[in-house]
Amino acid sequence: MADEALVVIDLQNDFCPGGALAVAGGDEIVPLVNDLIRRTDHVVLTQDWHPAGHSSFASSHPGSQPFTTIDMPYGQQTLWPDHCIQGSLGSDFHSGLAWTKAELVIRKGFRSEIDSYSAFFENDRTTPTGLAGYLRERGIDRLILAGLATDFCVGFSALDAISQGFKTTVRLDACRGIDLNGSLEAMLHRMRDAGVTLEDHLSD
Ligand code: VGL
Ligand code: ZN
Repeated sequence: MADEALVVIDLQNDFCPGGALAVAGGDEIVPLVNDLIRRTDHVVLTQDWHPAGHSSFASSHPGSQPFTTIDMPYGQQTLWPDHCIQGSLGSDFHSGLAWTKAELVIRKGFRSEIDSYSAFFENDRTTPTGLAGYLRERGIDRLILAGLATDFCVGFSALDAISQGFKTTVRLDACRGIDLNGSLEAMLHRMRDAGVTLEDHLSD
């Protein structure tokens, strides 16, 4: 439908098995996402895209370990292994992803001093990526989200999509989560409470 877009979140090598920040089963969703791409008129991709030495990397904070949190000027930030470094193989889309139909690629996390989980706003929750304006100008008001990771980039994108006035569905069967200290369950609750439609098409 013309007023609907599929937003595929961060389906990149580093988030798939063998990658620097591998999400369990991350590669399993590729066929489902490709099917969604085939069936949707408008496709947007996001690409996690960090400069080397990014402030979300544990390696940038001597003495810190990945998967712990630190306080940043904009709030709490989880520290990650180095991942999705601009132009690296790990930052490439999964080789099986049928990405050529995409009309737009939103790159995020490209500022050294701030991370960006959401496709709409960076982690200070105020710096826009431009995606909301792009979609509005295109007359798109309904979004389907799929990709990695359910409890971080997909989840925050869905919450922001709702706050920006888009009718938003997350295809949980075409997502996989990191699940750090209960983050998956917590994000599912937050999305449900915010009015995100959560769909699981396991039998499709
Ligand atoms: C993501 C952690 C760090 C994601 C990106 O795509 O969910 N998670 N960078
Ligand atoms: Zn990242």
